[in-house]
Amino acid sequence: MFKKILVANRGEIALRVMFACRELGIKTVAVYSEADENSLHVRFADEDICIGPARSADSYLNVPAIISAAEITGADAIHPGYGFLSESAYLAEVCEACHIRFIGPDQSVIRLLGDKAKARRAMKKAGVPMLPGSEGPVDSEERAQKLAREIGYPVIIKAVAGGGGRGMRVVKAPGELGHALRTAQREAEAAFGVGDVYVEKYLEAPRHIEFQILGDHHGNVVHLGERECSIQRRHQKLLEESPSVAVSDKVRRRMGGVVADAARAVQYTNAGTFEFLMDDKGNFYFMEVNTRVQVEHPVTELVTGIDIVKEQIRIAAGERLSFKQGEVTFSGHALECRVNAEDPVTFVPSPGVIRAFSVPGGPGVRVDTAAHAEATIPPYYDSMIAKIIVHGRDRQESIARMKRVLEMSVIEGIKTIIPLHLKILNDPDFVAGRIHTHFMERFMPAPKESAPAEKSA
Ligand code: MV4
Repeated sequence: MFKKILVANRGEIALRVMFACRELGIKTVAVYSEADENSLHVRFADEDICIGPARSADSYLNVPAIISAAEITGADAIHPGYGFLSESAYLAEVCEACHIRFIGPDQSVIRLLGDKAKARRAMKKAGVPMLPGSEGPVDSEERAQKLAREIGYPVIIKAVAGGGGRGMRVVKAPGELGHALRTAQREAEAAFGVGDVYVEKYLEAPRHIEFQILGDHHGNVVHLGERECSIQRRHQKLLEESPSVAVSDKVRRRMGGVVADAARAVQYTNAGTFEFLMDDKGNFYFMEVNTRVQVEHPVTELVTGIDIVKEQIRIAAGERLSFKQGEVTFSGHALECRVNAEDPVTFVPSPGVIRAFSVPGGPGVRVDTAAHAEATIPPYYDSMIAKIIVHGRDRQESIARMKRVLEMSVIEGIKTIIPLHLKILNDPDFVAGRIHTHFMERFMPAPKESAPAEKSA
C-alpha cells in the first residue's frame, strides 16, 4: 500500500480523498494555490506545498509544479480528484515516467476514451448499444449530408475532443447541416485544438443515466448500479439520484453486465462512469466514459455501502477488488443536491466571505464540503461549495429528508442555489420521476433564441 498520497485538487474532493487516506493509514500532501492558503484541505493534510498563483492554469493545472511537489515530498501516488487534471492522459503519462502512481486508469485508456469517436467505436465493438451515427470523424459536408439522410433528422454534431456539451450542434434539417458542421469544427478547433467532429442521431428529451464501475489490475470489473443525472443546467448537473425511477432491477443487471463487459474489453482499471442517454421507451444509448471519480459518487456510496475513493486507492496499489458482483447490494434511495455559490435565479456566481454556515445532520444525511463560517469563496474556481447527500428507504423518504435539510440550512454572506433545489423538490413532475435533460428549462428566466445550452460552453 502507498505510504503517502499527493492530492492534486482543492475543496471538498481534496478533503474527501484525504478522509480515505486517513482511514487507510496513508499520509497526505496538499497542493494549493495562493488563493487557497487558508483552506481546509491545506489544514488537514500532513504536508502542504504552494504550487502557484490563484489562476488554475498557473497552479492546479500545472503538471510540472505538481510533479515537483510529489518528488519533493516523496509521495508515491497522486490522486487527481475530479476536474482539473483528473482526465489528463498527459499527467498520467508523466506520473508513469516518474514512477509515481496515478490513481486512475492507464494513460492509454484515458487517451482512448477521451477521443469520443474512438470511444464510440471501441464501445460499439464491445457490444454497448449505440445511436446510429458516423464511424469516426466526418470531414466533408457531402459525407455528413449522406449520413444524416440515412440516420434521419434531427442529428447532432459533436466534437471528438469534446464532452460535457462543448462544441455540439443540433441540426434539424439538411439546409442547416453545412453551416453547423463548419461552425462545430471551428469551435472544436478553437476550444480543444482538434477540429474533428462526428455525427449521430439526436434524441429530443432523454434521461441522463450513468453506471459506476470499478476495475482492478487482475481483470475483475464490477458495476455499482446507476445514477440518474437528468437535472442539469448547461451541462452542469444540479441534482443526482440512485436508483433511477426508470431503471428496474432487471435492466440494472442487464445494463450493468453490458458495461462491466465493455470495461473489461478495454482493460479498464480504477473507477469509471459509463454515461448513457435513455429515450422515453427505456432504450439506452452510449454517450461517453468518464475516467475519473465523479462529483456525484456519494449517491452510489450510500446505496451500495462501498467507499469508492478507498477502492480507487486500493486498486491503484495493485490490490484485488475485495468483493464480487454478487456481493454488491443496493439499498434504499440516495439524492444529492449540489450547493453552488450562485444566484438561484440568474446563476451569476456569488463568491465572497461566508458569514454563517450551518447544515443540519441527522439520520441519513451526509455533507461533503470544505466550506465553513468565515471561509472565503474565491472567484477563480468552480462555484460548488457543498454537496448535500441524503439516504432514505425510498425516493419519497429521501426527497422529504433533503427538503428538511435544505429548509434548515443557514448559509449567510453569499448566495446559494438552495432555493432552486427546493423548487425542484416540490415540483410535481420531479416528485413523480417525470424528468429528462431539459427539465430545468422551465425554471429558467425567459428562454432566449441564442441560449447557450446547446452551444459551446
Ligand atoms: C446528445 C443528446 C441527444 N442526442 N446526443 C450533452 C453533453 C454531451 N456529453 C452529450 N450531450 C448530449 N448528447 C444525442 N445523440 C443530448 C445531449 C444533451 C444532454 C445530455 C446529458 C445531460 C444533459 C444534456 C443537455 C442537453 C443535451
